[in-house]
Amino acid sequence: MNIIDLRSDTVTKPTPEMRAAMAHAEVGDDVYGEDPNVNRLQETAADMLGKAAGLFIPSGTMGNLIAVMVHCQRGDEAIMGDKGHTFSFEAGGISALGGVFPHTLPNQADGTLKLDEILGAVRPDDVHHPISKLVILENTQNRCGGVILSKEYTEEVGKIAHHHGMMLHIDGARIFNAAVGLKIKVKELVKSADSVTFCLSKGLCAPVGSVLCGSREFIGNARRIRKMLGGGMRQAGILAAAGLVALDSMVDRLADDHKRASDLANGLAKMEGIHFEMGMPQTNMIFPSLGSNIRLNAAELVKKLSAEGVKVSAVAERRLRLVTHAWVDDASVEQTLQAFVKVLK
Ligand code: TLP
Repeated sequence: MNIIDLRSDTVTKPTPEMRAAMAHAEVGDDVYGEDPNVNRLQETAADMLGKAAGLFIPSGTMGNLIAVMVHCQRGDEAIMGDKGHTFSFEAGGISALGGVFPHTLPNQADGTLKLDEILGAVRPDDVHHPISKLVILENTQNRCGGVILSKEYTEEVGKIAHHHGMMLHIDGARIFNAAVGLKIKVKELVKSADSVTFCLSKGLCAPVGSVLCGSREFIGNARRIRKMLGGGMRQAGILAAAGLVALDSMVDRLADDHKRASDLANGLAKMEGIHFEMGMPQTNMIFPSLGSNIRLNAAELVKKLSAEGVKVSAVAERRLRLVTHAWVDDASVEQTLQAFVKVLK
């Protein structure tokens, strides 16, 4: 059976061009800073993001953790969304390992944090309080629907953070999806951020890795924390070589994933009982909700669809998540819609 895996864009596999680049990659010991492909990847990524330096890291989770640990000391506070990956899906690492206190604000439906609530969250200088050091934004915002935060909004948050002596970190696991969706250069979108993490191993299809970007001083400190966390890699150029192919050839094509997400959502919206209370997709994520006339709950629907060769995730009792990526073509969209029709009968 032809399996269509829509659980996440993390399931993407390296392209033939990536595999060829990996097979022939020249390597060195990256802890000594001697891997040519890692160095090239870091420079290319930093250049694309308009930052002075970059650091290749094993995962997006480690990238966010390192950023928080560089910007904050133990006992400091980081302001972030309650639907953010750093708060909800990183095993509490910033507190467990960094000693950093999360100050959560409600993510709005459009993925933003209200500006007045960010202002209100900044602590006065008082021994009773932790020190507010960092604001974290997520773009695209995953659990709000893969929604895009605008350049203007990001700049407003940057202004507030900097005015109050705080830094702005962007969890840009899918920042290229956001930039492609907005049709602007990614460096424009992240201009006001002090640090940004983005993932090579999601829609960009590389097998492993993320890049953290920021100032030279920030990256120097990040390199030390990466080592502390056990993330200093040796001949990582094999992975970086795939990352370079990803940055060169997989960014513009993200628009195809967005178009297919939209096709899928339009097809599903025509089915009785399926609705999109979180809105139609802006990028590559679709969050259909199940109306009361659908007898199955999300977990049951996941099982039935899986038996038809379509893998999706249940994210709530009556809500699914489907994510499009390079391994989902127009025929897969059609096949997915047919599987839904069959299991909803
Ligand atoms: N997200 C995964 C799951 O962990 C939920 C997914 O399938 O979407 N930031 C954001 C916004 C993410 O969505 C993810 C992964 C990460 C960070 C972490 O990246 P990795 O998996 O590389 O640690």
